[in-house]
Amino acid sequence: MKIGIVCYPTFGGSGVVATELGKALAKKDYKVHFITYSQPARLDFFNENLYYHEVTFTNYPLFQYPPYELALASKMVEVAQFEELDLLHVHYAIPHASAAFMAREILKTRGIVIPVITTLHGTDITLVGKDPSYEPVVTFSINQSDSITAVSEDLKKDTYRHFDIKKDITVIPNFIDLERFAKKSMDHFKKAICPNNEKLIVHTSNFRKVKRVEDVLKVFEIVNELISCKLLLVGDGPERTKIEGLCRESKHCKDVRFLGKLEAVEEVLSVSDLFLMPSEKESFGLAALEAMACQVPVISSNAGGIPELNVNGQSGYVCEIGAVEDMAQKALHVLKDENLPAFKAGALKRANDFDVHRILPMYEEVYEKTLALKAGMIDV
Ligand code: GMT
Repeated sequence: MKIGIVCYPTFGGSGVVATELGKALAKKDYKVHFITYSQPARLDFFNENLYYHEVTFTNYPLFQYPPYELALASKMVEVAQFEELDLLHVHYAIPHASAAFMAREILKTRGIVIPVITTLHGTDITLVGKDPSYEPVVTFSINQSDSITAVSEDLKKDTYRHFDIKKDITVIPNFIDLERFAKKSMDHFKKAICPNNEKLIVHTSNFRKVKRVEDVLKVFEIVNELISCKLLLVGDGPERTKIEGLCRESKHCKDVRFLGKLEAVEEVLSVSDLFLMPSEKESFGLAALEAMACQVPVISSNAGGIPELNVNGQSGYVCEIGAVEDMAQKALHVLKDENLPAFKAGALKRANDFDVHRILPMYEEVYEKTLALKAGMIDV
């Protein structure tokens, strides 16, 4: 089967899921064609079944905003026709679902029938998509998709709550490659960061407001008063300067390090004892799953789909959004030497439920069902 995958090529969760999905499909002999504006971050090697098509566009002085969506739709048409794709799978509704609709309709006029699958990832629904400036197009293009998937039950519910969606949505959770995300022996690194055997707390995100990174600092300050620890902040984004400013006002800042964007995040996770995810919104929480796979328990908020991943008392704890004192008390409990091994084992056990080998067949089933719709699309 030949599949066109459209996604954001950045380190963000939707792009990572799309890229890892493509890589896993390629291993099973699917031909996967990525269509994006630059090489996806995790697609930096050669594989005979993987192809990359860059969306390029001509700017013109008249365009205050270059029409990316049109260039993307045109590229989808070109690739689908030339490569004889069987289906298009777009990740993140904006603007991928509407561009895919346009491409599908153009292809129809050329006698080519190609179904479109849209995977909803989170902020495309919970934040940006429901904004009145996008809502009519998002509603229309989701309804026009031949199949729709969402990464959690909570996101599915939110989609029906915020948009007038007439179709079924299949829930397919995020997944993890347990070969890559496994605890590695990095003792030298742990010694360098925690020379006095301090506990290591970590947070990774894109430093957007919804991640509530200031809560990470607050929780850390409370915990560090009682147990010596260090905090690693991985990632970068719009809130980072503010967070660095807040950190510098605190006496605990000497124990905090900002690492910026890291490709091999599993190396940091391998030496970490606790992961903090206090998000305001989180449709699934891929970063927490990556931590769990490396045997790192998670203290999280109860936002969105996180409770579908983080099992209270097993892989960590789930607290109310903004309840930093509660998060800190739970963190202190988990970090106790007598408790930590069980939580580490619990985190890994939970991560196993999302092994790519378990989740990939769910996407394959959607592909098969969607292809079966193709016959019915011919006369439309
Ligand atoms: O976390 C982000 O803000 C990035 C965002 C994205 O779409 O790139 O991630 C979303 O998709 C991930 C993969 O499905 C989910 O694991 C994240 O929970 C989700 N983020 C939010 O809902 C805020």
